[in-house]
Amino acid sequence: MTAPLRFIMIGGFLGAGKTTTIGRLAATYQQQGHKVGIVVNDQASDLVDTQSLRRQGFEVGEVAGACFCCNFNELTDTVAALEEQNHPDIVLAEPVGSCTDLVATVIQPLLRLCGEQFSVSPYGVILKPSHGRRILTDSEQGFSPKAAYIFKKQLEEADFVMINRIDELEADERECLQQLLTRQVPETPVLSVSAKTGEGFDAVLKMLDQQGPFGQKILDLDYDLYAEGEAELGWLNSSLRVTGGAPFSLDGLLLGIVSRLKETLARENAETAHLKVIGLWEGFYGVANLISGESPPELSLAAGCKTTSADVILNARVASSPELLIELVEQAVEETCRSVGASAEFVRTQSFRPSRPLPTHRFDTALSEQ
Ligand SMILES: Nc1nc2c(ncn2[C@@H]2O[C@H](COP(=O)(O)OP(=O)(O)O)[C@@H](O)[C@H]2O)c(=O)[nH]1
Ligand SMILES: [Mg+2]
Repeated sequence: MTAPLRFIMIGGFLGAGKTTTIGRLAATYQQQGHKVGIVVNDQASDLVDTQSLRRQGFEVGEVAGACFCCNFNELTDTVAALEEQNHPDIVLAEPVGSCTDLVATVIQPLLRLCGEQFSVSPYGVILKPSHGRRILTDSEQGFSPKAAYIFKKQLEEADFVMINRIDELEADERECLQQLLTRQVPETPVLSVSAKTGEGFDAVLKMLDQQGPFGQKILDLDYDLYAEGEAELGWLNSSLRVTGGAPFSLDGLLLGIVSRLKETLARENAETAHLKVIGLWEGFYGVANLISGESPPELSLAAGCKTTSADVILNARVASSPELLIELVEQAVEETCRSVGASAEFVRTQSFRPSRPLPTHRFDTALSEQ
């Protein structure tokens, strides 16, 4: 009999740092001699995360079109395809950032329906400090109560929580978040990490190595509120091709698009949950992000090249109508391209509000792993 495949899912709200964490964990496990596969997930195709992780050299499968919970069979099929191609002994999975109830709809089904095949690690959820502070102090500024409901439910079902971005936090800010979490989820271990620098990851690896009654916290969840919270977000995935008469900086283009969008979204009072854009040209790639209306746009991975053409993928999750989002994205892309002497041709754009989650399976009682 073959050894079970280790399944590690890392959750957390949009822009919390899931992809960065998964990239770091994957690199660490590979250095330890493991073979790693990654599965990313989105409601539509053209994912920045897939391209970014593939360019970092990882084997990435994608469940695109519905979240893991609503397309459970595609999750297991995608894992099976990775197994066939690359024989991983560890699979890291990133669910959609606006999803919750993943214990009842993903972990429990894996344990109950494919128990021999998988060993499921403790479920970790990442917290973005800027959102955490606002929601857990109930100020909820710029954050709707329904989105806050999803965020809190994500924390409630976690086996452990990671406060991310500690490279940016003062000691008293870490302490304050720790206290807010102790109040919100008193029984849950909290780790402090930086997915960017790797600080705190030894404790994450140790936590993930634990075996025991994990993935058992089944939520009491109001699916109406959850669906309404998700549907407040406008979702947009676009792929486009940019061509210039003279070489332009790829990083400048990506940052320019994100910066322009930040400005116009703020003008429309549309709260950004996460904006990300990747630019690809031959062996080069760069990624720019915006994780809230208050934070600065950031170049998370620099391409460091000049080019006359690039393929660009843009993913936006913003509290606005899909129609407005399309309009603002097209405008930001066109203006930025013009400013660097280039023009953009949109290949495909999908924009919508997420539809009501209809899980393939939902177990409302827990079955322990042993
Ligand atoms: N400063 C800092 N930035 C981070 C950290 N982790 C992630 N980020 C940045 O936060 C943004 C969103 O991260 P990402 O991993 O894409 O979040 P996801 O939406 O949860 O997958 C990116 O710009 C990352 O570079 C961290 O520990 N420190
Ligand atoms: Mg991600």
